[in-house]
Amino acid sequence: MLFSTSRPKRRVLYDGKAKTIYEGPEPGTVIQYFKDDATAFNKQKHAIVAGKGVLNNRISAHLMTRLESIGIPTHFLKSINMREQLVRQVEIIPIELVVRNVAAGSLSKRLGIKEGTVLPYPIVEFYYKNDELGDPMISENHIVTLGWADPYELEEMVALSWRINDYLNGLFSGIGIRLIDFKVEFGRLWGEYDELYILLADEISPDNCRLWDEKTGEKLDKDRFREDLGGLVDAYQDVAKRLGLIPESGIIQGGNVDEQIAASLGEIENEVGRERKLRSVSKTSSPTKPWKA
Ligand code: ADP
Ligand code: AIR
Ligand code: ASP
Repeated sequence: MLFSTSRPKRRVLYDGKAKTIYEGPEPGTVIQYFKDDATAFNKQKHAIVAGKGVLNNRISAHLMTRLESIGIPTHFLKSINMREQLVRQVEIIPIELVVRNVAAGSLSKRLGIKEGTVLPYPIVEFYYKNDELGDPMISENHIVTLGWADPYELEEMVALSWRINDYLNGLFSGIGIRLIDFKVEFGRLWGEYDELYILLADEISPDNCRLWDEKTGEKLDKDRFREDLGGLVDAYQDVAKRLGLIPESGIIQGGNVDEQIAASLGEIENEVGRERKLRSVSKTSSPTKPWKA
């Protein structure tokens, strides 16, 4: 019989389009590994963009801790290294919430509203998170009737999304960037007294926000890839620099991440979120759903 002397490999729980989720070091945690893969239109377009994973990891860690500081519960615990972060494992609610301040993307296409039109009031939209179906748009009625979230959870997700929008609008406008729209995902976790928490999960980065330079209107987000504009990683670096997360010289040298610079970036920790007393996800703690995907 052969024995391996190497350390056991971490177990992959899920291999997604932009991230891999690994089993975490303690129960109730998972590791999010940010890949350099860029995909769009449900993987119809795919490329490897050196540095994207490092930048998104850092930008998301920063934005999650800022949001936590104003009372938005998030899954983020701490950065582990340049590509990985430790987060609480949650039961992902299969809904993508999109908040829009300015018309762009699918809203412009669907309703014929010129891209760049400022909406009189932000719009919240819901999409069913299902790649096979192409993440179809749904209404609140679908969500509750089909049991993806109950009315309390839905109300909480919408309320949190409004607060996230207000906060991020201010944060980005302070660094000369307009927040056009963004997508968020939430997950469930239960507290020590069995109380339900809805936590902001997944990531917040230029992969799932539209960010335009306030002066020039230049796109600083994944639309650079979707629309073949080029310069994706420079745009993401620009966002990270303005947020004060990487040095002015950037982290890319000769088309690749400068490992030394990237490794020297400071740690990001979510001290507020760490204190929250939460149980780990367990199948039995999940409320019964009338219909499950
Ligand atoms: P996709 O699933 O669309 O390919 P990603 O490549 O970003 O997306 O994969 C990350 C996956 O991990 C997503 O499906 C997301 O819902 C899920 N996820 C994000 N945060 C957590 C968490 N805290 N616990 C469990 N799953 C999570
Ligand atoms: N989004 C939606 N699904 C995946 C992502 N990343 C984000 C987009 C955009 C917003 O949600 O990045 O910021 C609205 O996308 P769309 O395509 O519906 O206009
Ligand atoms: N995130 C989706 C994909 O990777 C949709 C998109 O961003 O356009 O295909």
